[in-house]
Amino acid sequence: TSLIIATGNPHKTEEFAQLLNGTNFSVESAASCGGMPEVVENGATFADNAQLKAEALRAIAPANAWVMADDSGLEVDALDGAPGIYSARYAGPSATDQDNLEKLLHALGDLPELERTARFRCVLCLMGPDGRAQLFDGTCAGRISEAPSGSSGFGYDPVFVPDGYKRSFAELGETIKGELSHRARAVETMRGQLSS
Ligand code: ITT
Repeated sequence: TSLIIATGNPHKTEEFAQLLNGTNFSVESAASCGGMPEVVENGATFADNAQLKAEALRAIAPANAWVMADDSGLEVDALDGAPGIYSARYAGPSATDQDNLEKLLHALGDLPELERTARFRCVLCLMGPDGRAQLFDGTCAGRISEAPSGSSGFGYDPVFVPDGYKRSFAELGETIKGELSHRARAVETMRGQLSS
């Protein structure tokens, strides 16, 4: 079954291709439909925004295709859960990953390690040809390091150290990230529920 990923972020599409390798789904990018349409992500939750993105691509995808959207972000305890659903535009509407990460490090200042706890959250919205939406979520707990390190992945990966490790996702690389990330766990949940 072809599964089109409703995202404008090529890193997400790559991660899904890795995570769904060996399943019945063959991952395609939104480019196969002419590109991901602009979506105003004005939902109140990750789930709402994931659904908005899935619907937008569903509207232009081939009638028999499955589509899946991912809305994700980073919740930092010392910042009362920010940047949360605003993670992609934390430092402003046209912020780069680098801008966002610098703003985050600045906001945390010299807080000690124990107070730098955070989690990545991912909500997937899977939509079949009938337009019915199914939601799956996954989280990954960790902490925010004091300085960026590593070059793998995207977004906040250079400053996120998953629980049980001493290095950032960007240093640990795609294999380890693919075993424990919020996205990996959401995909696990989806696979479990689809096969039951
Ligand atoms: P689409 O909406 O087109 O899918 P996006 O990158 O804007 O692409 P989101 O709106 O879901 O996606 O924003 C998620 C942001 O959260 C993303 O820009 C990253 O900064 C961060 N994020 C999510 N998952 C991440 C991961 O696995 N590693 C690092 N940062 C991540």
